[in-house]
Amino acid sequence: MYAQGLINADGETDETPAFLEAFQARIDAEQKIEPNDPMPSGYRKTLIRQISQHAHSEIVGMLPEGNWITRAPTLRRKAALLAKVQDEGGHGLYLYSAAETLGVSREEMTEDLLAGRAKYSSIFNYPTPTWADIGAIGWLVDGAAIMNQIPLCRCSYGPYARAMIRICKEESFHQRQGYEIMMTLANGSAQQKSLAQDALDRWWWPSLMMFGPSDSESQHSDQSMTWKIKRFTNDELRQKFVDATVPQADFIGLAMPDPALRWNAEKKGYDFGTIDWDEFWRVVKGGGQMNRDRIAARRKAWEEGAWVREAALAHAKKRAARRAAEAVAAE
Ligand code: BYC
Repeated sequence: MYAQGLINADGETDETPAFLEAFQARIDAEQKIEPNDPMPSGYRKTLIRQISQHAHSEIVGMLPEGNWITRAPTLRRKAALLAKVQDEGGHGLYLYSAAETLGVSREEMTEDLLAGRAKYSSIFNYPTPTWADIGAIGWLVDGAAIMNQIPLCRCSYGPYARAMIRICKEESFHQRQGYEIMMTLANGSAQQKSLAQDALDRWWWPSLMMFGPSDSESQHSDQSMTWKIKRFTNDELRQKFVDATVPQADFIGLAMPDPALRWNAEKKGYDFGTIDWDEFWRVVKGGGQMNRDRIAARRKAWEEGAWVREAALAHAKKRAARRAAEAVAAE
């Protein structure tokens, strides 16, 4: 039924109603879709968009924390931060590889990022002026990422789902290292506690924005849920994150910067204030404090790395030619 013959030379499928129905039946039966399987072009496009933006977020996400590697307060903190930032580079690589299985090249994805055609997470357009920001990023940003990414381990597209398993394990270590930094600061001097509170005040609302627009404004959620790319809506995940995180702030004696936050016994979750959606869209569209710097840093790395890519390609070509010559000689 899923013969390769259904995929045309241009990678498009014959999207007859019967084909779409059969594809949806596979999704509904929780079968994983693999790279060589026929798939609707919209499914492929959605995955390329989401996975590449996810990869860009990991790579751009190395920048705010990279800012503190040379200034971490102790050797232990420095080693942990260095490992965390390296993990993020690794996550970017698994995700770019997962996206490549859908027929897009690393060069195309990078060019889309640099030209502003592809997004990356809004959260990385905020600055990291103090050491406490490294704690807040680990605790809140990685905490939000885990909430969003655990369900992606069950995404219908096999390569993405499998990449997410390892990523989530590493994110869990990242979240703990951040929370431990915050706990140490919150239990320290009055000045240290106020650094931690200030970081929480600045990162809380942007962390809630990471989950994306509210369900009524989310243009892709319905289709992505039908295709089981997303398993929960943006608002559902945001609520789970608030419910998990408020007790963690209480435990270390920090106050959430939201006067409207209160326990709602009926819904068994917290009610919280209104997100500043104007700020969200401004940042997503490139108007954040750091957007320009982030893209400039990525452009510089891409341009300065050109000789490495060229050398690697030349080396691969030389090896292939040597192997071909050896095969001929052995005949
Ligand atoms: N920032 O219809 P919607 C990390 C865009 S990195 C920017 O709801 P969807 C880490 C959205 O792309 C974590 N843009 O979209 C790394 C869409 O625009 P396009 C990154 C956003 O895709 C280093 C439009 O708004 N995680 O953990 O159904 C250090 C409408 O939205 C944002 C992922 O990427 C945003 N916050 O849902 C520490 C997870 N939100 O594409 C930590 C994978 C929305 O039509 N991605 N937009 O131009 C997802 O789960 C989904 O793509 C989202 C959005 C929930 C983000």
